[in-house]
Amino acid sequence: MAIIEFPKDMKWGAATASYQVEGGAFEDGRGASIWDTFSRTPGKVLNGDNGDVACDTYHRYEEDIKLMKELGIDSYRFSVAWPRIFPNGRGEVNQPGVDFYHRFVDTLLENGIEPMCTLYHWDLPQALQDEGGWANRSTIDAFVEYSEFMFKEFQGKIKNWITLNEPWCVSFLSNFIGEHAPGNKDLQLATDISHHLMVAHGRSVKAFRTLKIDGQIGYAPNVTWKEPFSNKQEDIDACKREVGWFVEWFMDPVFKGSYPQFMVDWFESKGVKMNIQDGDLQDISQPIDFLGINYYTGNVARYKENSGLFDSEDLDMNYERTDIGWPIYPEGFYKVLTYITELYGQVPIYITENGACYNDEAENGRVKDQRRITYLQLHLAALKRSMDSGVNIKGYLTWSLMDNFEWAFGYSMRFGIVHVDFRTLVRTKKDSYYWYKQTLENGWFDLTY
Ligand code: GCO
Repeated sequence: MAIIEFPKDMKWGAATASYQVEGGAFEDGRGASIWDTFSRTPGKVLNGDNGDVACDTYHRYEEDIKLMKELGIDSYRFSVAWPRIFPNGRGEVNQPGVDFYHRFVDTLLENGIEPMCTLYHWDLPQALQDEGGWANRSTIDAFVEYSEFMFKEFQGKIKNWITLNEPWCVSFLSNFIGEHAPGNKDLQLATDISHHLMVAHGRSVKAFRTLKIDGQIGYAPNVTWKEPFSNKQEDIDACKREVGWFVEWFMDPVFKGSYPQFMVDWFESKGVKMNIQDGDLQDISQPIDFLGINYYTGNVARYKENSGLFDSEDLDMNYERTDIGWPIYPEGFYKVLTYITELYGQVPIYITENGACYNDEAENGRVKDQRRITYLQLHLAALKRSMDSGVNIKGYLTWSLMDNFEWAFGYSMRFGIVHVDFRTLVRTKKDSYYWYKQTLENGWFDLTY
């Protein structure tokens, strides 16, 4: 027996994002987003999949909320499609889009589920991209206008707000690596965007305070962990840069009001110039109420000259991998959480995403996804280790409630604890759904069972 037990006041939940589940892409006045454009660009998304229909949550949200209710979660994390609210990114409000989120949030509340709302989970209005998107500082103003509108419109109903989901993905993955919309490959551009995103975050928090909205606000960076292969200084330094790209780069400005010098130096050695305006760092470093953390994977890495952006290479340590190919590394979850706490103190943390891709199919109304259960057990055990070591964890929201549009992988990669048949849109609870439900009910699980 190895009982892993959580505090009674821990919040449990599940997460999704608008473009990945909603569908209804052209309904009720929704404007186009960069993901509509990207998914229609040949070669960008596997099998040419797109989010036109996705899980059809736009029409089936009552069924989805029933699933949540039966699951017993306290909290549901979803995102709002900016182009449903402002089809052109700013200016005129699209009332039918606003009405949809009222119906949705009201139904959550009627079922005793707390909404946790992400304002930006990647579906930037295409109209803003046409003006340069996040590279153009006017998008910062548009984001503040959109977030102010949302705060005022939903105050009293939504108490938990997340400004940005995974700014690393929005900047570097989307504009340097080029895997996500809009698909650029330019380090200077990506670095500028990373900064603009953080300014947008800070100004949105500032607006939240000025408007005196009742509730709490934070953001949700994704993190990883790289464990040095040896104790050689060059291995340690290489891993520090890799981790710093996710942690210090996106957290120092918020918690310390400055960029990490070791990273600035490194970027400058790659020819990148920091474009910071007066007042930006003050805006970014607004106090937040909680930090959202998304964690999936980590690895062992070591120094390798001229390898990648940071002179480092991952080692294939033969760890088991999930079906998307990511090494299973729960140790890294514990390490990165304790590292963040060492750097920034005991800031309240919600795990806003953690979960696994396994593509088990439904057979006779059942999905046997024992591997997902094991993944969740190992990561929850690592989480508990971190809590016992002083990390201030307030809640855990698994990714994802249901299989959905997995960005560049289309519908080929499944992260849900509920299976979705994308031809019939039938939902089937997986074994992991029942395991999670039982764990939430008990507040503990047996790691060896
Ligand atoms: C994310 C993403 C999710 C992904 C998940 C699995 O925030 O990266 O928010 O949208 O589906 O991470 O890759």
